Amino acid sequence: MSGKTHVIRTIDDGEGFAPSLILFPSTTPTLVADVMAMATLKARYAAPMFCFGLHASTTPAESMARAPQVNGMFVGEPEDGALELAALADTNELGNVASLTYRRGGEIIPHRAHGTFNGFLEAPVPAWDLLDVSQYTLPLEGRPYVIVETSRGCPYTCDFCVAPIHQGHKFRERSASSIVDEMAHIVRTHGVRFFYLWGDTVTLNVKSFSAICEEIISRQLNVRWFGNARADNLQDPTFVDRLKRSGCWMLALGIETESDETRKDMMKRLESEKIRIALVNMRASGIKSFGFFILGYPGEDLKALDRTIDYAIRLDPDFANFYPAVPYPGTELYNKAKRDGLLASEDWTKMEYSFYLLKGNGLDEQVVMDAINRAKRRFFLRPRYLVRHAGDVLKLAITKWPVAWHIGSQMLFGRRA
Ligand code: B12
Ligand code: SF4
Repeated sequence: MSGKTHVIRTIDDGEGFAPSLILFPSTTPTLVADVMAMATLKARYAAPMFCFGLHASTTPAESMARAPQVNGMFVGEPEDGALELAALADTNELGNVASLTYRRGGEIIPHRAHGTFNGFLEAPVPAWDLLDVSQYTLPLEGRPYVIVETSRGCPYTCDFCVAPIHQGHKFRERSASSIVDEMAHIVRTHGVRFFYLWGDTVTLNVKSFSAICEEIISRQLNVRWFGNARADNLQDPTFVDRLKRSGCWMLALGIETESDETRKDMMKRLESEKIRIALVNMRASGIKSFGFFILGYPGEDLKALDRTIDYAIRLDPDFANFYPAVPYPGTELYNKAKRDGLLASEDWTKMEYSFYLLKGNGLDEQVVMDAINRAKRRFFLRPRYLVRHAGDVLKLAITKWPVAWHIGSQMLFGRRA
C-alpha cells in the first residue's frame, strides 16, 4: 500500500487522533519515502518520530544522517525500548533509552545497547481484531491467513542476511502450548485456519518444534500452515512427516546457489547433499517446497549463474524464486563488496530485488537481471512443470490475478514490463 495514502486516510478518519509519538518500521530502499510519509504526521501533530526494523538496526547513524526529520532509531528489537520511550517526560531524556540512536541538537548520539524484547516468550496475542484479517489472503488458496510468531533469533551468520543483526543470534522459541493456544484463539475468534508460522528458521530446534506439531495434532485444530526452514533441519523423514501431519503445506528453503564453495563463502553452512535429502523427504510426505536462489554473488560469473539455474531445474522444487545478490548495508556481504571494489552503486533506493548493484567477473545489472528472467522462464515454462502445476497456476490466476499477471509478464517480457 502507499504509505502516504494510508497516513492521510488515518488522519482524516481518526476522530480525536492525536499521537504523541510516531513509530514506524522501514527498509533500506523505502527509508526516504517512509520518512516523507511519517513527516506528514510529525508536522501535523508536532509529535517526535522514531524508526525501527531491520534497516534501522543495521545502519542507525548513517540513516539518521539521511533522515533529518527522524528523532531516533531503535537498534535491535524495538518493543521494550518503545515502552521506555513512551514513559519519558520529554525528548530531552532520549539518552535514557539504551537501544536508541538519537539526535541531540545537531549531533547524532549512538545507542548504548542492542534492543531485546525480554517479554517475547510471554507476549500476549496480537490484537488481530483491530485489523480486517479477511483482506490478507494467501496466493493459491485465496483464504485469509494470520502470522503467528513462534521464535526469534537465528544462530547462523549468512553474510547477505540482515535478520540476525536485528533479532540477534540467540534462538528463543515460545512454548508449544502458548503457540497453539494462540492458533486456537484465532480459529475460534476469526474462523481463520491458515497460518504463517513465523520465525527466520521456524523448524530450527527439531525437538521443540516436534512438541509444537504434536500439540497441534493432539488438539485436532485442523489448521494449515507454512514457514521458513533450513534444509539441514529436514533430514529426518519422521520429523518431516510430523510437520505434514500438523498441517504444514509448504516450507520455503534458502538454497541460494549450485556451488558448495559459494555457499561456504556466504557462510551458509549448508551442503548440497542436505538440500537433496530435504527435498526427497518433503516430496515423500507431501509438503510443497519453495526454493530461494541468489544470482550474482561476488566471485560468480555468467557460467556460474547458469549452473545455478540448471541446478534449480534439476532439484525441481514446487516453486522457486531467483534474486540478485543485494549488499544490504550492515551485512558482511556489503563489507566484502566495499572492500573488494565490487559495489557498482550505493543507491539505497535500489537496494531491492529489481536491481543488481554489484560488479565484477563480467557481471552487471543487465547480465544478472537477464539471467533472473531466463531462470524464471526456464523454470516455470517447462511443459512438465506446467502439467504438474496446472492446478496451482489456475488457482494463482483466480486468487491473485494482478500477481499472476505481474509474474507472467516479467517472465515473458522482462522486468520493465
Ligand atoms: C513478509 C515480508 C514482506 C511483506 C510484508 C512487508 C511488511 N511491511 O509487513 C512484503 C512482501 C509486502 C514485503 C515487501 C517489502 N520488503 Co520485505 N520482508 C518480509 C519478511 C520476509 C518478513 C517480515 C515479517 O513480516 N516478519 C514477521 C514479523 C512478525 O516480524 P517483524 O516484521 O520483524 O516485526 C517484529 C518487530 O519489528 C516488532 N514490531 C512490528 N511492528 C511493530 C510496531 C511497534 C509499535 C513495535 C513497538 C514493534 C513492532 O514486532 C514484530 C514481532 O511481532 C522480511 C524478512 C525478515 N527476515 O524479516 C523481509 C524484509 C523485511 N523485506 C525487505 C525488503 C527489501 C522489502 C521491500 C523493499 C521489497 C520490494 N522491493 O518491494 C518491500 C518493502 C515494503 C515495506 N514498505 O515494508 C528486506 C529489508 C532489508 C533491509 N535491509 O531493509 C527484508 C529483511 C528481506 C531481505 N532479507 O531482503 N516484505
Ligand atoms: S539466511 Fe536464514 S539461516 Fe542464514 S542468517 Fe538469515 S535467517 Fe539465519
